Amino acid sequence: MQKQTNYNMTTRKVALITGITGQDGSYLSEFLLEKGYDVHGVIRRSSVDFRPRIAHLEGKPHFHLHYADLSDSMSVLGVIGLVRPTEIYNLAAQSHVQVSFDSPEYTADVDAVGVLRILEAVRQLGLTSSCRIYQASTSELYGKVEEVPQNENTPFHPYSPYAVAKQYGYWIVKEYRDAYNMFACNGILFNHESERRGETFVTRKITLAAARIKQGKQDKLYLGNLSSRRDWGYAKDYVQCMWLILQNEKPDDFVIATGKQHTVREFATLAFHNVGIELEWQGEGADEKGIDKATGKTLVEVSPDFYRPTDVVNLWGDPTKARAELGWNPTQTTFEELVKIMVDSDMKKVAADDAAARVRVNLEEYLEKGIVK
Ligand code: NAP
Ligand code: G4F
Repeated sequence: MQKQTNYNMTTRKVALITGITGQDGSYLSEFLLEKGYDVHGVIRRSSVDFRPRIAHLEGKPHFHLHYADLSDSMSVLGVIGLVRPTEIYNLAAQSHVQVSFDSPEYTADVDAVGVLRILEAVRQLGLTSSCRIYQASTSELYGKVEEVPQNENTPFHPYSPYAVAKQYGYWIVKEYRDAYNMFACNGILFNHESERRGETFVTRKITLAAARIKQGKQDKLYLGNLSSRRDWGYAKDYVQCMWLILQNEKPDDFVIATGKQHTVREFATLAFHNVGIELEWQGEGADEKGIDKATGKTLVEVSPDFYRPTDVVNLWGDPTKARAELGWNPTQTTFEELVKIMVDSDMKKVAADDAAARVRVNLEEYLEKGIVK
């Protein structure tokens, strides 16, 4: 996969995306290819050689993949030296907050020192004036929030190993910008979701469960803190903003958010509504339940297993600066549209999985009976 070609010999813009197999990496790849970029992505070796979010892009002429890992500085230096990108989008991270409590050291290595490895590679390769860098910072930096809504001047109070690691990433980007005059920027992105969101993040967990419950594949959904509030946007809209940040006249940091806030409970109510189930909430705290108004069946329960040692409960972003300086529209896709997009997609996915399972069962039966050989 990695061959010694000098990719950056043309006047085309050359983007290197770390985290290309993730939710944001896949949308950003599509966006940049559409804009005429050569897109290079960093992948990690996996025992399963299938990358569902970018499978449709593999084999396209301006789309290239390279093995590297943010925990391995030599590989980072190698891929940046090979590609000589004009823009780097550092999206790679151990991105799950709950998992960062289980793997704090790994999270720090990748989400904190990984950022340094990229900046330092760019500097050592002499690319500081030719390569712009986007760092995937996060609203988790506001953590145990000190004001609402949060903007670029709101003090940080990181409240998980993930957020503490990301805080290092945020500051080292600013440091390299000042110390070495690098065009390095932080996008402080609030939660953004999509039909490609990982299945253990709360929104996707809910939309998938609503679809499965509707189609009789699951009895109940267990969630943690239902009162937690997030500013949820659509990932496809947010990748545009990553690009706009790097096209700006000067390097700077931006809050990217919708400016609207909802609870996990509201997300679940709307997701179930979209599959035709109206939920009624009864009880409080760990005893709260979401009950199907039509049947009286309990469909959602709270499980303390999903409570976090410290939880961030009040994220609400103020995107005024991004709107004014980048011309970005924070409400291209509304909350209601986002939930519908995700539910519709999961309804189709569950039905398709079911159809595929039926084919498998039939095939097994036919093989057993000798009908097909
Ligand atoms: P995601 O779906 O979890 O994708 C994470 C990506 O990072 C995957 O491609 C993953 O590769 C890669 N990765 C993980 N560890 C790596 C390592 N050691 N070396 C190289 N690659 C590695 O995350 P996302 O939602 O697209 O988010 C993208 C970035 O934005 C992350 O940095 C996240 O922390 C940040 N962020 C996300 C949100 C949000 O709401 N989505 C908000 C603010 C900030 P594999 O596929 O091989 O695992
Ligand atoms: O969906 P979540 O796991 O996302 P979280 O923790 O906000 O992190 C995501 O957004 C960040 C931006 O703010 C990114 F930086 C980060 O990479 C990631 O993409 O949880 C959202 C909220 C939390 O308060 C959590 O406690 O939902 C609450 N929640 C309630 N029940 C649950 C569940 N979260 C999960 N994952 N699973 C539950 O069952």
